[in-house]
Amino acid sequence: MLSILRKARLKDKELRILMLGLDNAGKTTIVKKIMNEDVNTVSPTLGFIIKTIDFHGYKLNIWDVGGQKTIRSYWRNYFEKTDALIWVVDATDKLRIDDCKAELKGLLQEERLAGASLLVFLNKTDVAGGMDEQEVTRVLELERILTHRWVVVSCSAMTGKNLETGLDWVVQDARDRLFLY
Ligand code: G3D
Repeated sequence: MLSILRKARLKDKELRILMLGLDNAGKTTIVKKIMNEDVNTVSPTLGFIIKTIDFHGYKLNIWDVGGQKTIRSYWRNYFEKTDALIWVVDATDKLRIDDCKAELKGLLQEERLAGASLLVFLNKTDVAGGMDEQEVTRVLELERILTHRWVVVSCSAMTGKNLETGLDWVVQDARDRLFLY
């Protein structure tokens, strides 16, 4: 049933995308940059922000939900009907990478996210000395993920690097699924 609904929405060219990650990873800045808004005035997201983006003929409804530890338990309120999960990782935050890994692992076990594809945005790669795609793939043990289609894209919300590449993958992956179901 869910897959039929999903297919219907895909035909309408509408995708629901959930953007999550630890606080300070750069989620809101990514959304702002995609929307061509000023990225220098970002304040921490306490609730959630929904932005609709027209992207290559698709309507992307991006849900940016706050990532502070105290509000992570509310993430589950947003899982329903998610087509893609964008997991944002701060490439410079090696200290919290274990926390990041544990939160992602928990999400991937959520039944309601079972049909969602996973884009890992490795953000802040404009800063020297951060983790690269290979390192983050290894540390987050992404290759062990067999339940979701996934990809890692290193990006920068500040410069805009690879943000389109990531969204392209999300849209392409959703299109591929039209033929799968
Ligand atoms: P969040 O929504 O995940 O909590 P924010 O994160 O978008 O609020 O960003 C947190 C901080 O990281 C912000 O700095 C923001 O400017 C910075 N940031 C986000 N993306 C990038 C990036 O790609 N490169 C760099 N260098 N910084 C980035 P402040 O100083 O406002 O806390």
